[in-house]
Amino acid sequence: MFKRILIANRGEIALRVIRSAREMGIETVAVYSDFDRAALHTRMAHRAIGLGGALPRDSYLRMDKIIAAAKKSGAEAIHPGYGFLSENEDFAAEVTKAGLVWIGPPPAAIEAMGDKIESRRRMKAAGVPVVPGLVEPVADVDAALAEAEKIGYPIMLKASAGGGGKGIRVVRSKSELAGAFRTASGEALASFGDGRMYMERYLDQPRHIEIQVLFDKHGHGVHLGERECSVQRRHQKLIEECPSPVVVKNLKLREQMGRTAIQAAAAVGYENAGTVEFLYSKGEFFFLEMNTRLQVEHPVTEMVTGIDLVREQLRVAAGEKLGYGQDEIRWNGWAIEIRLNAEDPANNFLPSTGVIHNLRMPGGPGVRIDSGMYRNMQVGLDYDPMLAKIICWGATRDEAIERMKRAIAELNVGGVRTGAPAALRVLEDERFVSGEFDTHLLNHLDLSKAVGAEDHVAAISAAVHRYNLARREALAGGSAERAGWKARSFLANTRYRHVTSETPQVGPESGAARA
Ligand code: MV4
Repeated sequence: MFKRILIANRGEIALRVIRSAREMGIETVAVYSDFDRAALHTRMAHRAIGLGGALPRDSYLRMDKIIAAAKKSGAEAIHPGYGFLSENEDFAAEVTKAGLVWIGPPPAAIEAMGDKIESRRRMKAAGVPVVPGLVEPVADVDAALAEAEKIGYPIMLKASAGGGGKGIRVVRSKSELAGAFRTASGEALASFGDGRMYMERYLDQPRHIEIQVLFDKHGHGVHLGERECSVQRRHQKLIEECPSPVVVKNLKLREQMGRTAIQAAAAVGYENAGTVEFLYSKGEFFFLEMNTRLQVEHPVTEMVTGIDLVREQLRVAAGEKLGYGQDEIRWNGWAIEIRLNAEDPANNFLPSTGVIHNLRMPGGPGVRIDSGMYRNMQVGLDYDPMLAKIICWGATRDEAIERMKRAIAELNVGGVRTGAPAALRVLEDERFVSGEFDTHLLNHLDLSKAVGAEDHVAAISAAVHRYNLARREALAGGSAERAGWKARSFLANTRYRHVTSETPQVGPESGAARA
């Protein structure tokens, strides 16, 4: 096993890797930008090396500086986390060339899955179901029109280099195709420097279900089941869970999707941890893409399977065998994750910036927090707005949901606005609770009114406001005694549940704050 590894990342995922490494007796080397001098990963690693530069492109994206830091520190391997250089095949190759171990899949596997057309072609050839459509680029509008007739409307136009919803368009009829083709292709060219487009049949109300896989360097792979990731807004996942409500109703589906995911990964010579994404619709599932890295939402799989994915990544990267078979994997209970972002649901989820001046994290049974957030941390626009992940485990889905609501009630982040009240709103939605939803769930919900009190001061202001309203209302009814208890019950209620999906936002300009 490695004696020392370098972590080419920051924030919660750097901490996540540090934690497993420490449990395994592996020393960790953090790298940090000027902005992250005081960050938790800088402080929690055995050693930290400054990369210089405040921005990601001058620090966490600098392959040369990171490899030099690894050599200088005596690290034997590099863990890339997610984002930044994690899916850059050139970096993976450079790391290996420098005599270091890349804790991830081979560069060729990253490359094959990075191009959507190439991956579709490879998957189709390997017998993995892909959405019916093209496996080569469409040359121009005329070719697109001809192919669309064969596939049948509605169709989906996609950029081969796409990701995050950029360069994709639904085309419902012939008359929309030319315009959609030009704008989507132009968008892809501007965003990725690659305007190649392909097309598929459009699936109307799909669910996004993904399978976690794990491969050692000896040709042995297992799947760790699925994650349900349909609760997303503009391609940003908000809530993820393991298992999927639709898969537990039909466990054959897990077996089929699991087997298919292993087949997909094996077809590109996969090693290490990865995720195969599927679109699920009306009992069928289709390969969408593969993420060749550890994912943000990996903890829900860890909580249900009891397997530490980072530990497994380190073990297999060091050449160890997995040492267990598919039939030894068990799924116990239910885990739900919410991503807590610094954003303002009332303002179209625009990033919220400021200093975290007050912080209380939830805890207690079944609650896991993965976060790089600390008091007095500055939240700006240059880095990922994700402040924390709250992961709750329960024996059943209902238990996990109730636990998450309780955890959100305990949470208090002062200084920036967060998406917590919006998440709470979703957890209270009957479609979400029923488990019968698809990727359009959040289009049906108005999350703009899901705004929480910002901090204790605001929470107390909100309580005083409600107290006054209750008193006025009860006094108008003629009973001072009733006014007293009603107002006190509001205060008591507010003290615990000061963040709810219905708590009014109270700012200094409002009457409540003056009161
Ligand atoms: C689709 C689709 C329906 N039909 N493809 C969106 C991002 C890209 N990675 C794939 N996406 C989709 N591809 C066909 N043929 C619907 C989506 C889609 C989606 C997929 C997963 C999670 C959320 C989504 C939200 C909107 C659209």
